[in-house]
Amino acid sequence: MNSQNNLFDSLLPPPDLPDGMFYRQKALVGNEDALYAALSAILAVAPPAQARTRGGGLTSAAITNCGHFGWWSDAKGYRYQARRPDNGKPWPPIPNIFFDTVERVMSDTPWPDFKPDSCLINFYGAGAKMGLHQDRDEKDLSQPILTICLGDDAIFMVGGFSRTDKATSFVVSSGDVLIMGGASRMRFHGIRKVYSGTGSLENLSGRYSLTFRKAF
Ligand SMILES: O=C(O)CCC(=O)C(=O)O
Repeated sequence: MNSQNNLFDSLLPPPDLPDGMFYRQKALVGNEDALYAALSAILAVAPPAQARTRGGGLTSAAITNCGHFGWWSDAKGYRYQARRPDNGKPWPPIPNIFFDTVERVMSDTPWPDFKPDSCLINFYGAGAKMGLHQDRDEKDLSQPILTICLGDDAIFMVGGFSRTDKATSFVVSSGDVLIMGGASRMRFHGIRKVYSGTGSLENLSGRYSLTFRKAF
């Protein structure tokens, strides 16, 4: 067994996730090629870019969006906006295969009618990560956030309601789905590390997370 397997063994999904958090391991295995084809069409129109943070740095992951609204960040702060920052055009629409997948995955959760108006797409190339943060720019925080993982394995962190609360870490892989809602909606979470080259989708190098939100 190599060291990566040892590490992954210690990062198995926790048997008991907190109330409001759902982890559907491999839920979309078999659908990943079709999801990635739809994603690629979005990326061709609206390529991901690193965004400027409030502090003047750059996001580690490169981001883009589809849907009526896209999350963006610059020196003015974090927000959802209907227009792309690069050319002022609307974001590409959320494709039907994304809506169908969201509906299917949410059907046995407390939010079967969840209808996102925004999908923030994060791309993690080599070395990219995302620090612990809360998603708090959405108007109605009773609406959940659903994440689909595509590509490389990564370590997902989920903590408490303060940045310094102890976080649990576990490996997420392509085809996995995470949902944070209800009592877990405001938990700090992030991506500690991405394992470059571990994904097996043809033509995908790196990791994408598709995070579906109801912005307004
Ligand atoms: O990449 C991920 O799985 C996490 C993404 C995330 O936390 C976010 O977009 O707010």
